[in-house]
Amino acid sequence: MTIESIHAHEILDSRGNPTLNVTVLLKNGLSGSASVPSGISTGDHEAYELRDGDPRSPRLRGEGKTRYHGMGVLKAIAHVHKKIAPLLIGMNVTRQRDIDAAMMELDGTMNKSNLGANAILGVSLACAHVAARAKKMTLYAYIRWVYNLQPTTYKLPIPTMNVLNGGAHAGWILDFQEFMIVPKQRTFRERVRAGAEIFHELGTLLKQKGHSTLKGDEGGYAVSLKTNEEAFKLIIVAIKKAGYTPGKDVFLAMDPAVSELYDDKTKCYHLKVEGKTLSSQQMIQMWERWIKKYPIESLEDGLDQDDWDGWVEMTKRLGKKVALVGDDFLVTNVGRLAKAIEMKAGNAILIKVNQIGTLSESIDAIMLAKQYGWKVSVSHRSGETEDTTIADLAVAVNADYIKIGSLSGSEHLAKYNRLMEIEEEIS
Ligand code: 2PG
Ligand code: MG
Repeated sequence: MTIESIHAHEILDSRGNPTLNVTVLLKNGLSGSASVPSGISTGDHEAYELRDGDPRSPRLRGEGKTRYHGMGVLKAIAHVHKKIAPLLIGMNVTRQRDIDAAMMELDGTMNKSNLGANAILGVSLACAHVAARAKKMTLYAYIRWVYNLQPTTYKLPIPTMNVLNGGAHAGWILDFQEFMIVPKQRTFRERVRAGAEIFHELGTLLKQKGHSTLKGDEGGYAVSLKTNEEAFKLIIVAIKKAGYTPGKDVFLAMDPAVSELYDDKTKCYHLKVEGKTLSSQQMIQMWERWIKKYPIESLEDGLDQDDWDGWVEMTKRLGKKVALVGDDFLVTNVGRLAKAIEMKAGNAILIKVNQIGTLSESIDAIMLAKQYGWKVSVSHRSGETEDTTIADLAVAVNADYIKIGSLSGSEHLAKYNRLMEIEEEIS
């Protein structure tokens, strides 16, 4: 179980931007790999993603600025080879907490800006993969074992599936970023089927109405609509046409990602497509209206990432009715989550492993959330790879939800397919 070597190399993600793929090799000859995702509508408080074009990067002095427009990750890769590998070689790979702690200590910053959270995460996840192999366990079973998690049975998550895409993921064709369906069928396999049928039905409907069916970064249709609300109207029709009942077997979710719309100076949200400017209070009123009108069960980042008072107010008014999910707001960070629990700001957390940078810290955030009865949604990023680690993570912790994009694109389907495979295994 001893780490013999660690190798990282550059691959491209679903947006064609460089990212890391890391392989950890053990003395016994086994190896395991993982790839690192990358967001675009990122929270200000996320762990640091090191890119070669970083002004603090020595690479900027040479090709760093122009190579992949500064998006290369050669510096992060060098950190894996020159700094992290010498630290971890010789360690027992099943000591996941010690491995993560050692990398955090070596980095020495709060946000992993020294080594790069992307460098650290790639190693952290690859260690889990090879350790699971060495223990002859599936990754989800291994994660449960190594963190001593003790739920008795496995429960597959409810998927929140992106079907209409806007915001930064779709060239700002709509103000709000993600409109999702939430199929509640008994098995994961049936949820995938319902999702795919509704997604295709929606595509047909859009074509009939003369819309384009091009897709955004998360694989949902990127459609130019006059209002954000129209998105839900179309989705409801598609759900019915596909033979399902909105509010009974299929619900709705959204991630308007409004930190992207917030102006710090005016303390207002600017909905450019609709031509509206709304205060925090008016945003809450709008959500309240929509929640009454549509079967919405989850609202992510309904207010700005630093609007703590707004979040408290929103939770008072809507917290009993829907999951109020903190993404940019909580950034998978135990410190921010503890504050939010204390203040009763939100009632659910989005977990993105690269927002925090290690598997262990992601588990800590999940456990803290669960301890206080908060809902957990494990999520991909808008820049993804074929890596399916988060599918296993969601099953390991019995996450309530998983958000892995639409029913199109291999980066999304790899994760849906992995979850269907896990369902077969555990039944
Ligand atoms: C989000 C994510 C993924 P990004 O806002 O929830 O859906 O987007 O990865 O661009 O931050
Ligand atoms: Mg989000």
